[in-house]
Amino acid sequence: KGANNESRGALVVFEGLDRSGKTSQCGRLLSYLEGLGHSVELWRFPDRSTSVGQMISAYLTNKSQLDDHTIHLLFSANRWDKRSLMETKLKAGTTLIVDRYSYSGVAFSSAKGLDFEWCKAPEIGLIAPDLVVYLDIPAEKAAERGGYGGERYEQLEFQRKVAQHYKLLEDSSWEIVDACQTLEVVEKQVKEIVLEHVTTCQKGKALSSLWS
Ligand code: FDM
Repeated sequence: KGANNESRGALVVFEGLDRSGKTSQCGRLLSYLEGLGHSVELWRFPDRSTSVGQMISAYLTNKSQLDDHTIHLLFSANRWDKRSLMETKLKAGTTLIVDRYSYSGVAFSSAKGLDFEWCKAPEIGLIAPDLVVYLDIPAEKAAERGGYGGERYEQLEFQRKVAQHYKLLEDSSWEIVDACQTLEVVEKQVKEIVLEHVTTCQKGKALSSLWS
């Protein structure tokens, strides 16, 4: 738990291509921080449990068709639905580990050909992560890891484009981790990076908004 009333939790986002190891690393990090006595929760976007989330899930599993702009705005709405809870949790001292966020939103939609700035616009005003851990892996390598599932977007050529668009989003909050390394090596590097940022937030770093 937080050391004093002012200490807040950190917003730690994981990004990367499908099969880059985000979900495994988020799980390991959660146990690690819990073990150290931190208040911490694991979140993911899309959050398929909400009503907007169910529309997104139907789209991803090819049960429904939507215009590219429409689905983009739904992904964004899915994050807006959680914004105030996110702020409450962070201010109460809980660190949030988030599997995908606005960077996925922009990278995937702009990879389809939508205008990059148009894609960023609905994300303006969401809480900016204190840290983005980008798990870096070539699309070819990711595809070799047991192959992709059957969801929309899980195709090599498209993932290549997504990687190019992710690169355009890199800013000072990003830490790039080589995700071709073993799970254990990645885990060790992630722990070190994250712990440093959690400490900075406890010392009173202010929350900020996307994109600034
Ligand atoms: N995705 C995810 C988007 O296209 N936009 C978004 O805003 C988010 C959060 O949804 F292919 C894509 C990325 C991925 C798919 O993600 C589902 P998970 O992590 O496989 O559930």
